[in-house]
Amino acid sequence: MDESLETVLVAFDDERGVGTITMNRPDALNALNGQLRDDIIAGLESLEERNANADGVALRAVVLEGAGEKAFCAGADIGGFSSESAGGSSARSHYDVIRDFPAPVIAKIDGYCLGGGLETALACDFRLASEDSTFGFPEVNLGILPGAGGVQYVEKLAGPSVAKELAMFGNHISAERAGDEGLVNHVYADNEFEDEVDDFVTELAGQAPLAVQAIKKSAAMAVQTGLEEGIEYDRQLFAELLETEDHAEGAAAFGEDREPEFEGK
Ligand code: CO8
Repeated sequence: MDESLETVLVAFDDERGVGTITMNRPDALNALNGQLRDDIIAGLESLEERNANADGVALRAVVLEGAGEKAFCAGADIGGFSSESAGGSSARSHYDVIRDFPAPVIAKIDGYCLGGGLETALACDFRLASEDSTFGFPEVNLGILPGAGGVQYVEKLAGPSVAKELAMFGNHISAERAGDEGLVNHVYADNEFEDEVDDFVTELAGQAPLAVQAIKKSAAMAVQTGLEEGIEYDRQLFAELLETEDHAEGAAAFGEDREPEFEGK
């Protein structure tokens, strides 16, 4: 399935169960206007529909990337920024839809990742960056702060000093520093970037999908709640996973010394 929305390209690789959403406003460095926010949501929803008619889990992972040579996303569209269209017309933000999406979402970052673009990447489950990428919160230069929780999320990943440095100075940092600070999972050399991302996504998509979905929920719960409540939540998820065919398959494969084949059942 390859589909084209106004500002987003959607593709699905049946063999691996991997969807790709390409933010497609390269002339504006994929800046987020209302249409792009809505199209990211629509693209994710159309990928999720793959699961509705599947026997098990069809969609194992989603890659979110930016079109063109220069940017993942240069933040909110400054032209339409203060207008009501900047937020898109959907009831939920694309940040929330990514965070709540059942399959893991991987931000594939090759170039500028700024402002709302960095917040979009922070909403994803993983951030993989090429070595020439740059990161920053330029909002302070416009007299505002990252409006979608950017400071909060950077603070959780990299601590308050880094969060405040990024947001108060508005400067860009290199991919190497973003990696050192824990803001991105991996930084790859430019000539290895495509292959490395592909390997990462293929391996993730081959993991037991119901377990992966449960781990995503558990990690989200850890951000929102105390340890005791979080551990109780994990116990429930664990009990549910013990009943799955995937768990039986994983245990059988271990006993038979072979690779498991998980179907998400
Ligand atoms: N919005 C609209 N257009 C943009 C944006 C943007 N954010 N960024 C770049 N562009 C456009 C440029 O205007 C230019 O267009 P044109 O060719 O028609 O002149 C084109 O993209 C290429 O840009 P440059 O020529 O500037 O390319 P450079 O390589 O020289 O510079 C930079 C690239 C450094 C990325 C530079 O373009 C820049 O600083 N861009 C602005 C970055 C920025 O300030 N982003 C907005 C941050 S604010 C934000 O994201 C708020 C989020 C709050 C979310 C709240 C949700 C509720």
